[in-house]
Amino acid sequence: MATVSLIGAPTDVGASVRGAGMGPDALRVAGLAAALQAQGFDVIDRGNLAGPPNPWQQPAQGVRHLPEVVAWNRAVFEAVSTALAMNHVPLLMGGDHCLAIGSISAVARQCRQERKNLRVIWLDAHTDVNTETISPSGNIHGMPVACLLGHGPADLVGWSGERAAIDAGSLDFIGIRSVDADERQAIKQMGLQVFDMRHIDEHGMRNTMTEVLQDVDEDTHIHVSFDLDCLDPMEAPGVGTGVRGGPTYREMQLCMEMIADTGRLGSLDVVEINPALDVRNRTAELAVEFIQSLFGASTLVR
Ligand code: B3U
Ligand code: MN
Ligand code: MN
Repeated sequence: MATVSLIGAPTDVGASVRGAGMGPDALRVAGLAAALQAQGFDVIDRGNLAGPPNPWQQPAQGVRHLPEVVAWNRAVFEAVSTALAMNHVPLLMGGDHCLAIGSISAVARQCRQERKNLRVIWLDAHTDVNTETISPSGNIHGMPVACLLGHGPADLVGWSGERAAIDAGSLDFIGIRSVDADERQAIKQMGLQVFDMRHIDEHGMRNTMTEVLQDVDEDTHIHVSFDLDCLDPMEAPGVGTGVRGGPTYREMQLCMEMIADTGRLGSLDVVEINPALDVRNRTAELAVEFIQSLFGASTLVR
């Protein structure tokens, strides 16, 4: 069985509201390590990374807190690289979604070295493909996809060793229902594949995931970037930017189980849990249930 490295990044420097910095401890309190151990995995909790406090400033040149976001992502990049080099499955506990820049850049670099095909599955209500020129807010948690595709602030681009850590064809969005006007243009220009909520309504989660996973083979490394606001806020109230109309609990379970069935999950981000807005740690507990499914727990007796 694989070893899972839990990496805490307790920050909300990229977010629009405070609180996601408490996410790592919320996941610990919800029993994440014990849940994975019960499934037979070795789990090492690496503790929390260190980084600068949130200065809570207005945007400068279209972005908020760029130096702080760079510092946190540098720490994440190093920690994820270290875990991958040991052949562990890194599980990044955010923190807000800006941290996916460091996490996925590290994964992309490792995949290139090992000649693996990286597939990124982005579970989110938002596409996070804003740049400093089009973002309505300047919050970098709305920009990680753009940065990973080689756009966005120069300080956050090129970390994997190539300008673009991933190409548009290796990224799939699931659960999307909030896209800014200029982001829509960017999605078209970059040729991104978006399985929005309408697609899931019309085709169902099963067909959607069959389509997403169709070309996964034994040389594929799947990275899941799981923003908890992907879920409907009725299920997951502990998020900073909840949007009505997300996948149900059952639909999300099926999504996780179908990814697990490929046997190709190699790394994971769990981000945007905001305990300050949560109800009795429900969102972190929910996240733990979904993570269990993603790592192969199933109620079915096969
Ligand atoms: N698209 C908006 C809102 C947003 C993106 N990601 C989150 N919220 N969590 C923005 O500010 O970029
Ligand atoms: Mn996000
Ligand atoms: Mn989101």
